[in-house]
Amino acid sequence: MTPPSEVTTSTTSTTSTTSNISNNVDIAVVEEINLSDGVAATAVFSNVVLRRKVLSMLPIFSLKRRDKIVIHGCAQWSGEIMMLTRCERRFPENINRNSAACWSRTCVRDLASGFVARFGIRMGKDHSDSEPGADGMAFVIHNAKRGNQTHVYDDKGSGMGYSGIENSIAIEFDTFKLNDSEPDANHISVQTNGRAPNSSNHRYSIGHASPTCVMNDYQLHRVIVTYNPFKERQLVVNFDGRDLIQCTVNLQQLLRLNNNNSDAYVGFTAATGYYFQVHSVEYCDIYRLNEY
Ligand SMILES: [Ca+2]
Repeated sequence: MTPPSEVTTSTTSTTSTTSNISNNVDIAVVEEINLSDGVAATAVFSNVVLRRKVLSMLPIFSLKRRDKIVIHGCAQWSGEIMMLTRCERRFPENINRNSAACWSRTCVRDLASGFVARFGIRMGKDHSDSEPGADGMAFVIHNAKRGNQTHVYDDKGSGMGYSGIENSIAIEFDTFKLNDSEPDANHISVQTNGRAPNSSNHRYSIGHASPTCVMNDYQLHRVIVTYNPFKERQLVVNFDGRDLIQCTVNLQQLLRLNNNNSDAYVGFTAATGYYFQVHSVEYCDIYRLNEY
């Protein structure tokens, strides 16, 4: 929660703004309020239209709120960076410790109404190495029975930490070609098996693409996932500024979500096996779809 002093400061600045601009949001003020949370902002704005506009611009999930994130397996914080796996071989001696997950502590409210997720990922070797990097990572939405305690120990890494999570949809960033069913060693794919356990097998892909750049070059790659249930092709994956995947998926029909089929856990998974690499999330903010 934001310290009381910061809330007081925000209240003062936004009250005058509310009376002056009515429905016209002052971006500078919104940035300031962004430091607090949605509850504080709700209290600040008495103007309903303005409040809805501002709340739609506040993140409903942020990697910056470490107290609201649960981590599993080999996931570790490195400053503000979520290190899912480090550049080390953990197989076969530690076969059960090569998988990582981080989740929102609670279900993100009203996710099925639409969202925009912006995150930065880094995959690859932090030193020169002739071996390939593996296996990849995923952005995952789920409402599995174990909730934020969900953690799948991986079968040699190829499941990227999400394979086996029921009631989920994953956007995988796969850097290792396991077999001929996978398109290549550098592809993005939307994977789901509905309410049954998900799988990294490519036959569960509902849309995929291969970026022209190498994903596991140990550079920061920027991803934007947009889910708009009111469009024909609702899910769009933008990678480094290019829309690479557009697919049809209705979260409310596909999954069983919480709270009138609207809320879900969100987070990231990764895994390594004999081959390994860094998988990290450097930032992640999820916003409601701005419908105003
Ligand atoms: Ca693979």
